Amino acid sequence: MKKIAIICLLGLLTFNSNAQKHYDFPMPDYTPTQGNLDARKEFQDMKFGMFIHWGIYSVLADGEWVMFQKKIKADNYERLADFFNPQEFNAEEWVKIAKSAGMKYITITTRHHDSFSMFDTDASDFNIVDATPYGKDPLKELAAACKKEGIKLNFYYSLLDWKRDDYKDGKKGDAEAWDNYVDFMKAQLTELLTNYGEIGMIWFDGHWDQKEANWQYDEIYSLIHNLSPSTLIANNHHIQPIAGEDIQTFERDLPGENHGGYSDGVHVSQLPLESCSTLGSKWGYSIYDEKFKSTKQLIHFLVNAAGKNGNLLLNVGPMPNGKIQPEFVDTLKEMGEWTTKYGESIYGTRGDVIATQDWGTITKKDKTLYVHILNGTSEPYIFIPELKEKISSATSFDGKTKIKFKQLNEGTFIYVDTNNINDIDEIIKLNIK
Ligand code: FHN
Repeated sequence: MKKIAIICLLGLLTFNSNAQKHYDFPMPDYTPTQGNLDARKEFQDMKFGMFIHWGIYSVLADGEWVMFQKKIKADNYERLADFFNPQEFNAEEWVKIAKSAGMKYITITTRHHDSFSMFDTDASDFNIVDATPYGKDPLKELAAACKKEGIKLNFYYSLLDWKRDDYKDGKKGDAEAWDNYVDFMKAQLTELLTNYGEIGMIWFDGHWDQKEANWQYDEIYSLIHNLSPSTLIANNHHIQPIAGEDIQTFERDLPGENHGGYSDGVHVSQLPLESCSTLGSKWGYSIYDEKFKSTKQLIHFLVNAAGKNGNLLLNVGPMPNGKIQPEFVDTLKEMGEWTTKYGESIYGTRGDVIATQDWGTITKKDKTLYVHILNGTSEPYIFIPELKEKISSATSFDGKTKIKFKQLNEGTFIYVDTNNINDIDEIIKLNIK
């Protein structure tokens, strides 16, 4: 407990020491329960999850920001609900696609920035049960399918809202409207945490729309932790973690990197880490999108995330008929073939053994280091700098072939012909003395 308190305090110090970015949020007095700490560990062990962005925007097939980008007025956007009738939605099929890819959890959008609730809610009529011809709650089905298949279910929840007047007026400074909006969120979060069984995580997004607003995180986070202490809280706010949060997220980036442009000046904290990314370009379904990542790229992302002690949350944006597009299903199937064979080197491991190298990275579990050679080198060996662990033997992944190695103070040489290795990831096992 003490350690957690110190970590939170250090997080806050780093956070406040950034003179450029001074955010003054009320800090809830938060000591995670043992159940919460266990859930964090379980989360870290799972390593790979499916992100699902699904909403009425999928009807327009141009991503989840279409309302904003095409400047569609809120009243007109509402009409999309009339056209949303995902007759081919089958929760079990989604869960099986995730599970056979090797994914251990699903994080689905319950309400995105467009204000539409994809669940049965009394807090707004703009929801899938009341406003669409479909008239059913897909989250109920998903929760049942996840439970059946042993997959953890997490809920994405947008803080930002493009449609509600209380959000818009609150943003302009109307305190009463703002309180109303926060109460609305609290009512929905209560529904989400009471009507769908055990929920692994609430994943917030949209904070960045109003960096200086009083989001009343003290109340929101306390509500969640009181209702369900083991439910983890992540907030994709693109700043240092705030007390009360259990997970640190990175968008389109590995922990500590900022290629995606969302993590400027954000440091890696001691909390469990998660990187989210897309199979295509957008999060929501886009019929225009053909920039699909290859299976190899995605496996490298998964391996590199694990090497940096993080999880990968990989996104699909289902189509308006409720199906996941075939290109994604195919790639996930191939990822599943890889995770079935090599999952031992990912699940339950921890990273940060060494800094990422040009050739790849290392994951660790118990007395084994998994050396992931992702890129060939010009030498007949790979060099691991500053390895703390003393190595007794090295073998191929299947343990059948001994590999020559030399461990010196400055580092360890593993002799492999990197011109003749597995095209995706050559895994060498190092046994620790
Ligand atoms: O605006 C959203 C976006 O639509 C998507 O949900 C991603 C997922 O990380 N988050 C936001 C951008 O930071």
